[in-house]
Amino acid sequence: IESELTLAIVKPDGISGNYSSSIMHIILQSGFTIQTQATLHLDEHTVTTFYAEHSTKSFFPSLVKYMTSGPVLIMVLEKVNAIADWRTLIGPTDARKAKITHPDSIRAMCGEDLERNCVHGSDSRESAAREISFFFPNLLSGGTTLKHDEL
Ligand code: YYY
Ligand code: MG
Repeated sequence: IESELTLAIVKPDGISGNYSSSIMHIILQSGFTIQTQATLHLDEHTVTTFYAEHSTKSFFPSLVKYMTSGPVLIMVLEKVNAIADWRTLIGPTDARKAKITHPDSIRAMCGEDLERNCVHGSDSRESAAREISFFFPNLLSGGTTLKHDEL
């Protein structure tokens, strides 16, 4: 059984609410290792590219505003079944519902509603690969190709 990588983000409300260390504690207690981490204040272009699949949705402008409102903590997590297990740990997208149906989830702990849900998790192997190489281009094999004029 091979271990898997997934991308986790503590969103601006998680950082400003001081949830980073509790979340990292839960991550380690749950058997993940944190391969890499970075604290970044994302700009509009970065969030728009990262969430490109949602760019036509009505909530998109508000999502971009929220995700650029303060720094985020981006982590690559490693574990057997990391992608599905991290999604289970964070709980449903709507933090308001999570508080009722998944009270032990991370989104129930620190999220507020459907938009301000405190954390991100990749939803599939394809998303995980895309999202990890988006923020950490040198981490995955094949992501280290130098462009001609960088040689
Ligand atoms: O993967 P997950 O984060 O659980 O939800 P997505 O459906 O991929 O949506 C991404 C992001 O967009 C979500 O975390 C909050 C926000 N959002 C929103 O503000 N309003 C919605 N109706 C759906 C999603
Ligand atoms: Mg998603």
